[in-house]
Amino acid sequence: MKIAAIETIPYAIGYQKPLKFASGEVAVADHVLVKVTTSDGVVGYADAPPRPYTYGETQASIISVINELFSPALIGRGILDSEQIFQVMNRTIGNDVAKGAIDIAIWDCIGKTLGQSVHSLLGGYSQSLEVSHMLGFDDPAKVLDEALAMRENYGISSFKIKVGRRPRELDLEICTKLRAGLGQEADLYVDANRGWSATEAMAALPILEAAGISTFEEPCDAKEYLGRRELVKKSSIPIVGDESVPTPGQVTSELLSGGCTAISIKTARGGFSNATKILNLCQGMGVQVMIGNQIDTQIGTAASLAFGASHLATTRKAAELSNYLDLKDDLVANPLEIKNGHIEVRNLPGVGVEIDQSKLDFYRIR
Ligand code: MUC
Ligand code: MG
Repeated sequence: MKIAAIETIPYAIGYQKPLKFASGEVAVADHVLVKVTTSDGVVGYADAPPRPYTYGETQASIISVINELFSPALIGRGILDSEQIFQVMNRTIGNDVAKGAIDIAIWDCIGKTLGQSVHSLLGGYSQSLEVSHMLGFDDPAKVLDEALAMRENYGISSFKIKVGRRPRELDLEICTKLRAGLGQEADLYVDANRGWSATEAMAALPILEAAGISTFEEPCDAKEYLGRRELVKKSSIPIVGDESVPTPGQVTSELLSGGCTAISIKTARGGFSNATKILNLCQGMGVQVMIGNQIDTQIGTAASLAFGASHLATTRKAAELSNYLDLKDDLVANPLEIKNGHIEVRNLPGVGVEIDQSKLDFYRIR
């Protein structure tokens, strides 16, 4: 089976509530749906969420890099030739979200061709994943209300709190308030998206430790080399690399040089193939991993679910799978369902997502 066509379809769906965090804000899902068609007519899909403030990619750049550079070099290659496909794409540096969408759409084609779910092809470890919800910047009382509503409506008891503002007291108050309001059993962890300096992050440590925060993601820029390493040494909380570690090489470099002690894996950057390499690397080194969220739609979330539920190591901490709930609509015909704090894997061929063509026609940008 060969790759016969690759389409890039830009679309825009608004959020009911924008997600705000230290490095940016998302009010509209202005993503690219990537569609790969094989020589015998199988169609695979993936979602590419541009995150300019994190990786420098935009809706327009994702479309151009795929249409101008990747497509011409990939059409005619076999869908199983993953090493060749990545060799071709890696002639262009960066663009990990565009590369990830190509990889996931091809995996969707592989699963549909074989009549198997990607979840089972990747390892098939668990039939469900525990869900964690990401809480953006807001007033402390509103953040607590959102967390309580998520627990009440979906049974979610794991929350990632966005921090990294100045003055930091506001963020720290949220952590303390959430712990008091949700009780000891809730898993609370934070992500500063590089908003603080290493010194500011160090000053936040005692409060975070007292609030029982389980992990501290991108406290400061990883390029703040010495300060970050000092922080890692001082912290009793694992320091998680996210945007500093999109590739296996960066994972190795940050872990071995003491820039972080745990890794957030995101299928949206680099796809299943890259995520598998990073997971294997982390397992080999005995490093904690978690499934992160690239502020994904249901299409992206289904990919994170398929990957995360396939492996034991990625089921150990709740996965960030719920932020699609903040969108006004989605493109899927078979919506995901969060019940008792978990999402079940659907054992459909491919990634498990069916696209609603009428919604795509409505939301696509022409
Ligand atoms: C996260 O974990 O950082 C915010 C920016 C981005 O690229 O992903 C999100 C969530
Ligand atoms: Mg993060």
